[in-house]
Amino acid sequence: MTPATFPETTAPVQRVLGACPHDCPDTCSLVTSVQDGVALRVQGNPDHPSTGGVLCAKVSRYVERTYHPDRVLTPLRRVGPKGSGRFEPASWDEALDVIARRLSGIAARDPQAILPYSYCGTMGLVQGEAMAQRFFHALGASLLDRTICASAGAAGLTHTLGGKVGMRMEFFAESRLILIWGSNAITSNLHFWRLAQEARRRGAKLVCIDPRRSETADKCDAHLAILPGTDAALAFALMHELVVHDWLDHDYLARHTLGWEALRERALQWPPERAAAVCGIPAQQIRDLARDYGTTRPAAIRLNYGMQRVRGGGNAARAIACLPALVGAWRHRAGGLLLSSSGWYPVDRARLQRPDLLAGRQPRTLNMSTVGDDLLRASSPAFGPQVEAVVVYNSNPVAVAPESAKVARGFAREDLFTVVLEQFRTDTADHADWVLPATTQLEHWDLHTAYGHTDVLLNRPAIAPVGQALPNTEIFRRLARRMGLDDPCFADDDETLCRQAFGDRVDVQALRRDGWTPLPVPEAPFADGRFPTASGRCEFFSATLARQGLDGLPDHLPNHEPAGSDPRHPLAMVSPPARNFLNSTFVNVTSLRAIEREPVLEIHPQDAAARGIADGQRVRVFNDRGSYRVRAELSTRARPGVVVGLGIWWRKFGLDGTNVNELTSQKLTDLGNGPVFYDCLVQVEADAAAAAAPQPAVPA
Ligand SMILES: Nc1nc2c(c(=O)[nH]1)N[C@H]1C(S)=C(S)[C@@H](COP(=O)(O)OP(=O)(O)OC[C@H]3O[C@@H](n4cnc5c(=O)[nH]c(N)nc54)[C@H](O)[C@@H]3O)O[C@H]1N2
Ligand SMILES: Nc1nc2c(c(=O)[nH]1)N[C@H]1C(S)=C(S)[C@@H](COP(=O)(O)OP(=O)(O)OC[C@H]3O[C@@H](n4cnc5c(=O)[nH]c(N)nc54)[C@H](O)[C@@H]3O)O[C@H]1N2
Ligand code: SF4
Ligand SMILES: [Mo]
Repeated sequence: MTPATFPETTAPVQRVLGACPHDCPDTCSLVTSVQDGVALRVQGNPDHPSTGGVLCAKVSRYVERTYHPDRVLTPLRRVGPKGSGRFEPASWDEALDVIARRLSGIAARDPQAILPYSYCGTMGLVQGEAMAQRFFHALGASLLDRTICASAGAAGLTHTLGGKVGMRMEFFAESRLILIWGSNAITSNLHFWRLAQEARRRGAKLVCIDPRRSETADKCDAHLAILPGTDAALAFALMHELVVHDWLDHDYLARHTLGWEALRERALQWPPERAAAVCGIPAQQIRDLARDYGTTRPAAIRLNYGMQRVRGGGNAARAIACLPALVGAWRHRAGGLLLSSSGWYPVDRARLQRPDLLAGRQPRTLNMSTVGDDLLRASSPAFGPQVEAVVVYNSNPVAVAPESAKVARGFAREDLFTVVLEQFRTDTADHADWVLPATTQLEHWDLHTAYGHTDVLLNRPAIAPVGQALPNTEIFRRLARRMGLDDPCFADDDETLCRQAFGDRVDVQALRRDGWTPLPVPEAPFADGRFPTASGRCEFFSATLARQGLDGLPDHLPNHEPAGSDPRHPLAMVSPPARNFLNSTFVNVTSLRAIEREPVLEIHPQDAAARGIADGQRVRVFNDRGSYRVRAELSTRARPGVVVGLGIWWRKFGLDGTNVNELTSQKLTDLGNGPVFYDCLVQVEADAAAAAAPQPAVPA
């Protein structure tokens, strides 16, 4: 230590290694500086290669979020009507006693009437689905199908490549051509974007495929602004061109793929003109891209989840995942495709989550993407018991689930018992009977996988819990004890859970020392085929899908609500994330909200002019599901015919206490039963009420 000028006030600054918990492919390694038990700042770990010492703007504000004056610091009991957000503080003993009594009473009748609802508020293996799943499995509660983000693309990838596996992120830096497909990397995959820029400096060409001219599209060499949900048509037209120009790797096709003849036939039905009409772009753009893809080595595709939030999302992911095999791109470590790398991790989920505690019971499974309908359903033989209790953790369904008017109505049911484990009073917490204060990443242990890179990261607590907050694990441990669940697994502490996640399948010494350790993933995993499919080949044709009575080949499936199909709602709407929020997290962090200011709808000047809408004017966006008032931003980021409602704002920050999910539907994707947030038709009109009333000041 260097001697300090005022030793009596200057305690040493400690650096604690952690991991970013957020639902982001980058899973950065964090360094928290702590003095006197207080976190001073959170920075990127310079020694972790993919983090490279850099964090996004959001997590750079993690200290502001952790000590936010609105943190929930004690258990809260509801004292106003549901949704009013009126609560009073209560003790932990009182809260847990009441909750244990209510849940025990319901479980005694039928535990399936209890629904756990969770997603990726934290991606940690420990604070996510470890102790929580043990608890719900021991009760026999309903199971939750966690579909809200990625299930269509995951299914598409798994039916083609065999799992959520692909290129190693770091080798994108050596690619000569990168297709950034359904991804706004600058917003949602910053550390990949750094690699793409490095590739570009070395002469690579970057092509963005996105209906919106995103910040990422601005910085690419070419941008194909296709209509939402038309990606498979584009992929087939690319295949068409690869076939007719013979830009094919015949040897790779013969040795490492399954179903080439059939796929070739289908591709030949998609000349560029046909796809151009479906995608709403010039055929020449497709020809140019096909030439680049067919003649540049190595070529890589960064596919991301933005393209699979539509009816045909699973099939589109399948079609795109076929492309690298056609040109033999997998032969090179800088060629191939990456959607998710999460399938590489040998996580011992059975040990963490203990499905054996179900002891032969087979509870029903409810889909988290249709929670709006399911909370409003009565008991029936097909559905089972009405949902009587919901326990929410790591998620904010009232804001993020589709068709949110119904979700809010479901959560407002007076006869529903709702417990929400939260750091803040979100829209969902506002509907709770009990809010239980949860720790943040700076306050608990966890272990992390990633879906961008392939390292394992350990998160150590940097500070003591703020207020009376407890880790999710501890809340479920205490509830289990009160409810008489006595399996020894409920005594495992968080460090034990960290050890159980991988057993000895990762380098524990390195994890403890460095905070991270890489998995031994091959540099070019499919250079010699060996895909983790049943056949060991890249499956253009999937026998598994065919056995289910589905098409064994990928196909283009038009949207549930295709652009141009409904004269009353002529505009397609997509609602991808705002850069300074992470889903609905950080929406309440003052410095970040100041950047995003207020919810907006981007609309092309041509579409605005046709409706007499001026820049900055209040508009009403509506369809048969609902109506949402918001400020219009005239912008060529939106292409004609497509509007963009950047999300995901808390409903209570919206003009009428609603957000963009007021308009989205609970329809599902072709594969994986996923939601279709970007398959949504709307109409937009100038807001008559706004014209009469003075505009309120924009929040600073
Ligand atoms: N800053 C920030 N980062 C995030 C998030 C966040 O909220 N904020 N969310 C995190 C989460 S949970 C996820 S899943 C990922 C999401 O990140 P991505 O996987 O990149 O997905 P999205 O952001 O949903 O959409 C990416 C782009 O796809 C475009 N898109 C919409 N429809 C289509 C389509 O039909 N076809 C094609 N080709 N493109 C389409 C959108 O306009 C958008 O620009 O990001 C993570 N990272
Ligand atoms: N219209 C539209 N809707 C969308 C999307 C879209 O692009 N457009 N994106 C969809 C996607 S991709 C996703 S992934 C979902 C995301 O939906 P969610 O997974 O619900 O994500 P968040 O909105 O970030 O809410 C996570 C909550 O978890 C809390 N949390 C964080 N850590 C902890 C913890 O340790 N303990 C507890 N108890 N709570 C914690 C945070 O405070 C936060 O309120 O939204 C989906 N909804
Ligand atoms: S949100 Fe993503 S980019 Fe930001 S710190 Fe976390 S992992 Fe890194
Ligand atoms: Mo997501």
